[in-house]
Amino acid sequence: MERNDALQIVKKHLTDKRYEHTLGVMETAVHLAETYGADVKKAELAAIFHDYAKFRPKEEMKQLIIDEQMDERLLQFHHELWHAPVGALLVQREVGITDEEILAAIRWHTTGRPKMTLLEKIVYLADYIEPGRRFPGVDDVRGIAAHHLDDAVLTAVKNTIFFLMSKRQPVFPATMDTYNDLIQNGEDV
Ligand code: DGI
Ligand code: FE
Ligand code: FE
Repeated sequence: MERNDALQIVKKHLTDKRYEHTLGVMETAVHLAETYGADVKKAELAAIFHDYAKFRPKEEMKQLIIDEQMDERLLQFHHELWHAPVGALLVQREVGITDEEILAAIRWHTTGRPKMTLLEKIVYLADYIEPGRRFPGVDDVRGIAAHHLDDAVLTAVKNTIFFLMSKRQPVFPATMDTYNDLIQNGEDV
């Protein structure tokens, strides 16, 4: 699928602000894919569709999580987490993308997971550092991302966990698992 066709499809599902964010994630993901030798077209498509389900009604997402036997623990956590796995399903179903690498990058873009693929790391990180993002620590991660992909992902996950803890928010197991995996199996940071 060509970039412009994909953008035209996703635009209908997003607010203007979220569409701008998506363009930022797309550009950042393409750049990271070039830097780290990932498939640029796959990174581009995964980025374009990563927030496809962001504005689905909560009830619809909840039903899909149950019907499609996704991780039911999701329902005990913030609904912000649901659009990633639901998005992977709907992008396959409604847009017709079948590439499992692209779908996995969409599925894991919010929490990460242990043993992320290169493409998953790129989309996760691009979502965190795209030019429209402004939160404490993001510039550090941008700097690290230029040279050390795993370190950048680890720092982004760590910041996310700190952020959630500072707001007394629960941390989803996959987020902690991602942190542990990178700390235990990654290079020294
Ligand atoms: O969809 P975006 O806003 O572009 O970004 P995202 O898909 O990374 O979603 C970010 C939201 O998800 C943000 O409000 C923080 C939240 N989040 C990420 N990891 C966890 C989490 N929320 C909980 N409760 N637990 C997590 O582990
Ligand atoms: Fe998202
Ligand atoms: Fe996003």
